[in-house]
Amino acid sequence: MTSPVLVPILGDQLSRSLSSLEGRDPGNTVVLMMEVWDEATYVKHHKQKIVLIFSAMRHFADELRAEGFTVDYVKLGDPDNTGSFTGEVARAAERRDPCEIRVTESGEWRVQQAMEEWADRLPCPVTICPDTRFIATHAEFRDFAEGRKHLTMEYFYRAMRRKTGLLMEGDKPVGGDWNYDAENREPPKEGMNPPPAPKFEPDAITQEVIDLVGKRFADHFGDLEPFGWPVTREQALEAADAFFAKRIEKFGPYQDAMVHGEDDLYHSMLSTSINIGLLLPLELCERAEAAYKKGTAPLNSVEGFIRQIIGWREYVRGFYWHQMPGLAEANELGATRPLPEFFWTGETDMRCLADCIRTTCEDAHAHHIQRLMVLGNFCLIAGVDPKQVADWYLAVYADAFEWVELPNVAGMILYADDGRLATKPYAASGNYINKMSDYCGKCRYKVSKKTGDGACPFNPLYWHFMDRNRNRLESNHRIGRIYATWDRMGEAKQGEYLESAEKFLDSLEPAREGWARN
Ligand code: FAD
Ligand code: DLZ
Ligand code: SF4
Repeated sequence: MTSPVLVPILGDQLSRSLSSLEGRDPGNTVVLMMEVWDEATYVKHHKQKIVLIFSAMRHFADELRAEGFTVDYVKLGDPDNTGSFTGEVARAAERRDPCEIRVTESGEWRVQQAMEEWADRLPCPVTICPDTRFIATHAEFRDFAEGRKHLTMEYFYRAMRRKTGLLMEGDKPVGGDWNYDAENREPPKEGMNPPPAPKFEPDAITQEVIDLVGKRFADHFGDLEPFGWPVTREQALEAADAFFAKRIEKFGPYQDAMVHGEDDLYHSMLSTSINIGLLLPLELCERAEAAYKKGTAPLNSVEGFIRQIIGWREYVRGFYWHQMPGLAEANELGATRPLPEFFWTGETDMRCLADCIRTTCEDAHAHHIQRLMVLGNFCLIAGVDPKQVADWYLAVYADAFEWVELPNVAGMILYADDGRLATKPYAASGNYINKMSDYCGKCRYKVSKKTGDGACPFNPLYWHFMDRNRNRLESNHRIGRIYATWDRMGEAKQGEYLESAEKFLDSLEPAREGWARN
């Protein structure tokens, strides 16, 4: 092969339709895939996340080879591995003497900065292609954001519905409404029996990676086994089939429900496959729409699922690129408390938090409302430092990449971005968790007790949060009215809340160094 085109493919770019591969002739293309130390440790990812990415990369490399591509695959243990994308692309450029390097833009700011320097460092032209797996372009998001202080997701979502034609009748939304969220807030029902998402038995490739991760990343958070995430497109399609056959019908109504020990409920469990490229967001939305048209899933479930993907997922990606690099530093509420140690050990008597951390540790996954209203709500009302919270979320979830994790953490849960993403902080007392879950009944704390020994800590923390952020939040039309309730309580009652909260906060043990970063 004379002077081929070199196509580096990153661990979250495992799609055959990737823009850098589009139309490439296997005969004059060398694909480069790199397992590198920097990526595996820039935060100390959950062990299963590393297994997922390395195993999926190795399987994808084999699929490309079967198509006739030459694949340069650098394994983590290769003796000359430099440990970085830039180092490995430079080495490959020396080996292969390419006429061009063609790469798809990175999902993360950090990597994109490095990529943009390749052209100056490498001996051939570098083309960075847009990531066409996303539905909205960066320019479309910029146009949407221009001149708005609050970047309300709903308006962006409607533009995406119009762009894709999903659930549209001409220019009107199917059913007459754009959003059926009001029908999607059912608490869990006694005897609910959701069929679990399929788990996939590790094959020889995955087992080899499991052994590698067990040896090289033993001090990273999380259980290594059992490992059951889809690592090929074929497996991911099987997981999608199971969702569309058995769970989408009730996805909508029970989207916000939480049940102790039930990790999947009616959620799709497809985020890892979408984020690393095994499934495409649009193909899943089209399948959801088809289920509605066939009558196998109701509109509220289908619209809810499509909104999560072409609404929230696309929106947070646009928001990330629009707000970076400042978003990583944002801390509008001035929160400085260290993340508690129990986020890493799960050792807390708060039953809701303990269960969400358990599933995080066992599966590298927790569903949305656990991430938002239990873990996130706690970090918000306890005033935990946004950087420590972001490191935790980025490290512990198998689907976590900064472009999707950071807007959810800084914007959605912590209000650290001054309300650009969320119109109000999602702060809640124990009452909300009790309504939407079965956690409280067997908890050591009493959810109905507001202050003092044995009171649910979410109750005083909620008022402590509201009180200490009064200057910022009182003028917010969605939350400001709550201060009338606070004022009516009178000083003695307020004092009890504040004292209980402070006593609890003082009892929190800060996380030891070394959990999230080396
Ligand atoms: P489902 O409930 O079945 O939803 C379907 C799909 O919609 C998901 O697979 C996902 O692709 C998309 N989606 C839903 N909500 C969101 C959202 N808020 N932002 C972006 N996409 C969304 N999702 C990630 O993919 N990676 C993350 O790192 C991540 N971090 C999060 C951090 C916090 C603090 C919060 C509140 C949410 C975060 N989410 C993240 C969003 C959401 O929790 C997960 O996408 C979801 O739990 C994945 O499980 P699922 O595939 O079963 O999702
Ligand atoms: C998350 C991750 C990990 C753990 N390891 C690798 C790796 O060794 N090689 C690779 O190509 N990608 C890895 N990834 C995913 C990258 O971090 C991700 O592709 C970039 O951050 C861009 O989003
Ligand atoms: Fe969580 Fe409070 Fe309920 Fe316990 S009582 S499970 S701490 S909300």
